[in-house]
Amino acid sequence: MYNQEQLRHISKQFQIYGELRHAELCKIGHINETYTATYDQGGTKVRYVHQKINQGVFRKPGQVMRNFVRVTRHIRQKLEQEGADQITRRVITLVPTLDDKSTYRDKNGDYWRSFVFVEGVQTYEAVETPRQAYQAAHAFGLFQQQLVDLPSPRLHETIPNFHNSRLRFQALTKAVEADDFGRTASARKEIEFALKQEKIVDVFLNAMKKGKIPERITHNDTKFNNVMLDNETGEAMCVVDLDTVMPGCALYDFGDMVRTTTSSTLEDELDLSKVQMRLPMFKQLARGYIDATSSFLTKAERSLIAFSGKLITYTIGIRFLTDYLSGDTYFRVHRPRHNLDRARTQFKLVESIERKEETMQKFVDSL
Ligand code: GN1
Ligand code: MG
Repeated sequence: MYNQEQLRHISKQFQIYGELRHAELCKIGHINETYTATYDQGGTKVRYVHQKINQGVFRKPGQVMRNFVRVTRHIRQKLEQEGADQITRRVITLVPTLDDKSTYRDKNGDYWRSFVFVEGVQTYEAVETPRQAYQAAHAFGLFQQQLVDLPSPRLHETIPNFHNSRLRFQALTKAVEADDFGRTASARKEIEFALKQEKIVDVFLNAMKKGKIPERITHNDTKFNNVMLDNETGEAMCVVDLDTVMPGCALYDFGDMVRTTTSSTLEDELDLSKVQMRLPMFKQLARGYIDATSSFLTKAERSLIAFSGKLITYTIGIRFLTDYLSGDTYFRVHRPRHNLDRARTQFKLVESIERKEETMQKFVDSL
């Protein structure tokens, strides 16, 4: 963890005018290390974000940043052409280093970047109202729509095979066989559940291979807490966490919204009786997403909308389970068995989605 002195040094590497007053570690997110920093700029308090890229996860920070710059520039141009207001609240603004680079590399070899802090918005760990679900889905749908015409070349795959459920499944079976940490006994039920679902893992991969569903530019981490909602109006202003924006399948994004907004609980809820797919939330999600994407979403994609929630929830579930069995090296954990708890919660949600899948799809078909 970085101390104030080191952070002060890092803060001086960017084109920020003013003096750093204080910085706080932001505890949300399992991967990168993020600080909110307050500066005094001509007597006014101004906030920025400083973030250290996790190089264990993002092996090629240069590619992550090249994607980032292209994507945010494209969206900004669109907003400008439309005459949108408050553009720095609608798309993340990167603050360059003193020598005009997108990141600063410190003496430990860590890569740091800075953003303008978006004021007057809030992120939530759990969705509170159906309107919030609509707003979030609309925002992620809009994000895909804004990038439909991103000029070539193809974006870098910042984490190759990120949502490849078949490879995630293989990683799980490998971790079970290896049992390097002697943890399989404590996760017997979860492993059994995960293995039983094998039949679903290839559905998107096959559909994409056969050309039934197209490759698109997708966000790939559409957790509810990655969308910023305006404090006053509740409108979704901006989506954040753009490191996994890359070529993918539109349904991955919808699926992860189902995972993170349809249950009233957090992803590590211990009381499984509370973990449920709530239909009113799903309906608003589907509405918001389809409203924003109707100009390009194909029939084939729409036909898999309900299923996508199950598949992505399952896939993230097996990733948590694999990480638990492998000694918790990927996702940041805050207690023993944290990843196992997370996996269990995902699997409970998978079961709940499965029970309502038909009703969910019928609703989508009616839109
Ligand atoms: C990670 O760090 P965070 O919370 O934005 C992960 C996602 C998972 C998510 C589960 C790069 O995202 O894929 O869905 O945790 N990000 C990466 O909460 O692996
Ligand atoms: Mg993320």
